[in-house]
Amino acid sequence: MKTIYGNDHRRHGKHHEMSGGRMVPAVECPERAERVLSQVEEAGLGEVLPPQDHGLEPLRAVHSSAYVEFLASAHERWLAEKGHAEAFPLSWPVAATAGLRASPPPIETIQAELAIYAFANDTAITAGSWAAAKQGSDVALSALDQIRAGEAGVFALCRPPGHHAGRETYGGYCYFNNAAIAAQRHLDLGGSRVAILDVDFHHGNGTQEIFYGRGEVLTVSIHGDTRQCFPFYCGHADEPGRGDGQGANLNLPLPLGSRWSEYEPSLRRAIDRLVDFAPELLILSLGVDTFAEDPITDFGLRGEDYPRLAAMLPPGMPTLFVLEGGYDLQHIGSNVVSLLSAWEAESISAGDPRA
Ligand code: Q9C
Ligand code: ZN
Repeated sequence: MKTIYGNDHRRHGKHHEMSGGRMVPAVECPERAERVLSQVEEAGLGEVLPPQDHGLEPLRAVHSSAYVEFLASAHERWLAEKGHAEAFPLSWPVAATAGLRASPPPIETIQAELAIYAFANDTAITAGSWAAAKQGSDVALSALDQIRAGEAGVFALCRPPGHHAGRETYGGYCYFNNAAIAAQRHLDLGGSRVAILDVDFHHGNGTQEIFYGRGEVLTVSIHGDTRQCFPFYCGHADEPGRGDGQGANLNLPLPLGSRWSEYEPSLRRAIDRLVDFAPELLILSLGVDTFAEDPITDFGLRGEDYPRLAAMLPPGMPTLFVLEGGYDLQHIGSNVVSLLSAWEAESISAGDPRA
């Protein structure tokens, strides 16, 4: 299986996050992608190719132009205003403040503008966030190009992750929604049906939001119950999609502590839905923060469960694997690569001519 990888993610380097009321070193760090890359190489998964620049148009097909412009200049403006490295929002326009008036006066400071686009306070904008996020989306788009050229499965080694980013919101360590951008690109190039299966521990709120009213993209997410887990305010079982998208969103929340024995029936349901939908393309939002030893989550999957997950994916369906979360640096590489290798082995034994 080919992997797409670029070095610009390193520019979104060591920084901090707000976690449990403290500023701590960010768990979403360059070493994550480096560990995955070295495991890809060590396991001999296949060729590693650089991404191609796809410009801004595919980003603007998913995110608003105002949001894209904001991210492009936010750090420079923050530096000019504050003089230090990591931009965070301070206060949000909730009903008790901005809600008292019909329309607020125009925003004049980057400090205030950050809260227009941030949905969470865990995610810094650093000097390299834009470059990293832009290339992350190019990684997903370049992987899509490979699939459209006939590859059965391709791995987009994206960093930063993307599934929490909405049409005009960042947070949960995500800026551009790499999986959604690839899905939309496929449609814009003439595709008609895409399914996104999100197996990251966290609900893929951004992906859900982007396609919530759309019937041509099925979104399915298996995640820690958002009554207890980030991002909290959506991701519940009773969110079916709306309008044309009615029935095209499926949330499968699981209790904290879930292991493979609890996980497997939900995965079965997810895959049955995918197969019914019969997409031309499956995008797997591949987070391995479901791992028992992940430092920020509470599921109990073990190393051997990732090949099991891969073996359950529908054979013969072109599949784009997009890296999302996973914060245990010791095991992130082996968990991701054992899943990809198992998928490739299955797809060869199922006789897919392209594998
Ligand atoms: N200590 C992804 O896995 N961060 N994002 C809040 C928790 C929320 C995770 C701080 C976790 C976001 C892509
Ligand atoms: Zn996650």
